[in-house]
Amino acid sequence: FLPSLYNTTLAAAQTAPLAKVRLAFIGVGLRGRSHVSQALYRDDVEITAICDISADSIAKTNSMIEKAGRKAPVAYSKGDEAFQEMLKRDDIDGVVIATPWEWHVPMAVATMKAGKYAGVEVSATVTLKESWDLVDTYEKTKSHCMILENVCYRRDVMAILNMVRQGMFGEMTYAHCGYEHDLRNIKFNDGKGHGVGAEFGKNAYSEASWRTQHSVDRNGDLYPTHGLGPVAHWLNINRGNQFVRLTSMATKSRGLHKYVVDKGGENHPNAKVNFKLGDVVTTMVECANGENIMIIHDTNSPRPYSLGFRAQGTQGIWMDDNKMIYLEDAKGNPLSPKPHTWEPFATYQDKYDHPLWKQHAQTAQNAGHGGIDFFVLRGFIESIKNQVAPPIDVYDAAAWSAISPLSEESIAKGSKPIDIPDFTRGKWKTNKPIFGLNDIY
Ligand code: A2G
Repeated sequence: FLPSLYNTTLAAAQTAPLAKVRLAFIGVGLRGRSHVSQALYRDDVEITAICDISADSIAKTNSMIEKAGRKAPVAYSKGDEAFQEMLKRDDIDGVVIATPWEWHVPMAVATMKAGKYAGVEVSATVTLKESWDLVDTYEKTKSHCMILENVCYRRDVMAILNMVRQGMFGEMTYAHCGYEHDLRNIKFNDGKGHGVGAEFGKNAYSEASWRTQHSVDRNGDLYPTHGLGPVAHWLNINRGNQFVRLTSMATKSRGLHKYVVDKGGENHPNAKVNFKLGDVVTTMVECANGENIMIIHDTNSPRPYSLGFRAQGTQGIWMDDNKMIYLEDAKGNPLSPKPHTWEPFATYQDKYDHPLWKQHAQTAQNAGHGGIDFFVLRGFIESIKNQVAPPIDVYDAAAWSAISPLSEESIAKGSKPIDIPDFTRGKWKTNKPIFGLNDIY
């Protein structure tokens, strides 16, 4: 079966691959620099320009590049719009964008308009209009835009994708996912590092300087794509299937206020802030082919990390939190050894390991988040190198990210069902899957 499902060449490549891929980076904070470090492993990648409003981030990036024995990039740092100057250069093939969320779309749109590949961090968009802006710009310019959703490349979710494609779950009916990560010591700090203090805003460190404000202003699933990316691939969203509508519900908001009081006392100025974001936000999505997806956003409470994946179909279920699976065969005979009893997923992980992981596990190991950071940047670089469409595209960026504003709207209207726009404008009915089709990217 493998030769028919997975290729070892890129069928779509029309031209000889570029000898060098010239990358630029907008945003070289913690996340941007982790991409830079991956890019520096590759001899076929040259970093020609970097852009950040922080002199410290520019200096740290330059020193990484120098230590790797590479040529210094041209740095742009004069003001919020410095990236526009950078994009005028003609020695850039692709731009990695790792900036605060509200800058993703202006920067990705400008990058596409400049005729370069845009690789944009998650979530790609904040508003519905921004999702349409991305799609419209791609359709006008034909410059590609990839959402850099690293979790699509997690080894277990790719093995599940492989199993779904081989029919091991029968017909898929349900998926569960989320972003369940205690972010309290990231949302607040003392301006010097993580874990100390109850400050956020201008004078705080890293993400607390911008990300926390979204928890003040918005009540919805603020970060849906880590969970939805893999699920969208299992369910062929935008390619044979589509999100149709959602409904969301939020709990009361308690965790962030409590954290401020615990860390800074009742008289801390941030103890007066009214955080709009509910501690746990639950969203249900209905899909065109009859599946349901449940998405949890849970970032304000003490809890161990999980993305809470679950894949379920007419022949069985896999669950991330217990690393277990239970399956029947197509005729309803048990495949798992004991009826009604979980069996460990590990043997299936080995047997159904995705060809991409089999091919690159050794190289991926040192990269961030258990190797997935290696794969996501590789996907971006290889698509530029071969001048083909990326494996995760602008329609994915638009649809997955749009869950945020739509969940806000549903919650604001008392959990009212909200229609999810079809960003493919009907093309989902004939589009074919593009992700995880080979062992290259
Ligand atoms: O926490 C994790 O590393 C997240 N990534 C990342 O997106 C970001 O939210 C970070 C907090 O700074 C994953 O969960 C894969």
